[in-house]
Amino acid sequence: EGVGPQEYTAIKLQVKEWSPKLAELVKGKVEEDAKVYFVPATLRPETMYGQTNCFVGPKINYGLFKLKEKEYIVVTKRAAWNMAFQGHFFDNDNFPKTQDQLPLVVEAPGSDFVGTLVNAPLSFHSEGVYILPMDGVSAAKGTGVVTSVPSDSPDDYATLMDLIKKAEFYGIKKEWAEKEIYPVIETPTYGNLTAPTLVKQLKINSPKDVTQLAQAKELAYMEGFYKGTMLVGEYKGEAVSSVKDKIRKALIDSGDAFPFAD
Ligand code: A2H
Repeated sequence: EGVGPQEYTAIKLQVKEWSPKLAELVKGKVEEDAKVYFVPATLRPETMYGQTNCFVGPKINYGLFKLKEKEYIVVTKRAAWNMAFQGHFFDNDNFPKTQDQLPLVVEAPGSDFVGTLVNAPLSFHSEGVYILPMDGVSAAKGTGVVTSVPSDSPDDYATLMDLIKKAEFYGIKKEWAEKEIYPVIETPTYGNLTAPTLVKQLKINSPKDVTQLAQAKELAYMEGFYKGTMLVGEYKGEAVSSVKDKIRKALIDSGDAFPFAD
């Protein structure tokens, strides 16, 4: 972090059903048969089996950008601009000269997208997962969209527990956040639910416990990568460190992801 560009995997979560607000905003602007994707950036593609929801910053502005014919993405303008430079977006004839030339179709704060149902690739929740709010999302990093894996990410787990506890305050339906958390990776020190175990051990009570969360994040990351074993999927039983890149490549080859640098 901080040294050179971060090499992320950008995952494509296809919209199945818009929140009421977005349904209104996209009407007449996006073809009925077009595909729209939320595009979170992740450093842990091997954990995608455990996706239970996807986070946006409620106060961050997002754009719905036309990627190609009948295909749109939801990311920050900053990320769309980066993607344009990385050739994911436009044919070179139409390359935008400024951010204002990006093919922006709809712009709205994250809070308007909350409650949208999306399809998360590899997730056990094949019925779909919901877009939920997370105050800790940074607009200045990645795509501004964060897919949530509470089994292996302490930030995601702490945020999700807070959303469930205070669903009314956050203006969400509790059941949007109450998806079952399945084990994805076995570790010698923290068992098969690394993030919940660490959150409990370090007595993290809310997403505001940033110091302990930073520590938990570091411990979870090191343990998962160097000592973790896959419990699910094609590479079940194999070491995370040796299959991470293979899972990433499979997601890219199937069209469910693309490389993204920031
Ligand atoms: B990771 P780095 Cl299972 N704001 O993906 C806040 N967090 C963001 C973000 C943003 N704009 N963009 C990406 N992220 C998160 C999975 C995961 C992640 C697991 C465990 C740890 C973990 C599922 N969430 O990250 O600061 C994304 O969450 C801990 C390092 O750019 C992304 O990977 O190094 C990670 O932070 C990128 O963090």
